[in-house]
Amino acid sequence: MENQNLLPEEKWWGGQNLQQINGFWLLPMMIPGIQRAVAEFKPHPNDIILASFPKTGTTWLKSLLYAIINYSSLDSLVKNSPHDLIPFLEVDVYGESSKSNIMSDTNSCDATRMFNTHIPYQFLGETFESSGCRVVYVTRNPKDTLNSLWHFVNKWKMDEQAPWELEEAVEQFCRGVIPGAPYYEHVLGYRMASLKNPGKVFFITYEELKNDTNTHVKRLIEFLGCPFRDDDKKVEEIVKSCSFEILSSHEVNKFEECRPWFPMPNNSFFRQAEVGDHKRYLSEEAIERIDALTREKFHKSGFIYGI
Ligand code: PAP
Repeated sequence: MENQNLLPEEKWWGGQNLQQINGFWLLPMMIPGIQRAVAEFKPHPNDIILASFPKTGTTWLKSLLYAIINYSSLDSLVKNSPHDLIPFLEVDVYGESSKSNIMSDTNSCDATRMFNTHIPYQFLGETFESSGCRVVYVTRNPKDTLNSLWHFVNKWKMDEQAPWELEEAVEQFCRGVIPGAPYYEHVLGYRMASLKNPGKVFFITYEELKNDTNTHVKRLIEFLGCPFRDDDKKVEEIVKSCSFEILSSHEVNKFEECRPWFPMPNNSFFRQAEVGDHKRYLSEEAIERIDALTREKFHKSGFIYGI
C-alpha cells in the first residue's frame, strides 16, 4: 500500500484529518495497522472474521459469536467486554500498541480463532478468499449508523473541542468523508461477496437481528457449523446473554475507563440500541438527503434496504 505521507487528505472534525486509500477515508492513526493487516494477515481456514462498518452492531455480534463458539464459557461475558474477547484485527493484532502474544496464543490450526475488523472487503477480499475462512458481516441502516457515530464521536470529544455538529456530520457522511467511509461501498463490498459465496460470507442487518433475534442466531449457528442449532434452550440463553439489556448491565460494560488504544470508555459502546433512533435527531431534510443517496447507491444496485 501507499506511503502514508503522500495520501490525499481531507479535514474531518476536532482538528483531525482523514487520509484516503483506494477510495476509503481512514483515520491516520489506524492506517499502519490496516496496512500491516492487509499485507500480513494469513487467516486459517477455521478462522471467523466479524467485519462491519463502525457503529452497525459490532459489539452485539462480537458477543453473539463469542457465545456461540464458546457456549461452555458463556459467563465470560459477565466479566469481560465483548471487545476484550474478540481481538480487533487492525488494532489489537496489527496496530502499534498490539498485544504481540495474540497470534502465538491462538496459533493452533485446530482452534477457532475470531477477529473483528472494519477494513473494507475491497482490501481484504483476496486474503479471505485464499484462506477459506468464514466472514460474518453486520450492517445497519445508514441513518441509524450515522446517528450512532455522531453520538459516539461527541462522547469522544475532549472538553476544549468543539462538538461534531450534526449538519456537518450529515454533509460528511453524504460526501463519504467520515472514518471508514464511504459507508455504501463498504456495505456493498461485503454484500457482493456474500451473494457470490454465501457459504463463506454471512450477511446480516442489525434490523433483522433485532426483529427476530432467535431465528437469525439459529442461522448464524448453522453457518458456523455448531451442533446446537435446534436446541432452543441454548439459543434462548445465548440471545439473552448478548441482549443489550443484559450486556449493558454488567459492571465491566459500565466502565468509564478508556481502552488503551482509543480514548473511549467501555460504556460508550452501549447507548440506545434502537431501530429508528435517528428520527429523534435528524431533520426531515437530512433524512431526505440520505434516503436519496441510499436509493442511488443501494436500491439501484438491487439492494432494497436502508430507508
Ligand atoms: P463499534 O463498531 O465502534 O464497535 P458498534 O458496537 O457497532 O460500535 O455500535 C454501537 C451500537 O450498537 C450502539 O448503537 P446506538 O448508538 O444506536 O445505541 C449500541 O447501543 C449498539 N449495541 C451495543 N450492544 C448491543 C446489543 N447487545 N444489542 C443491540 N445493540 C447493541
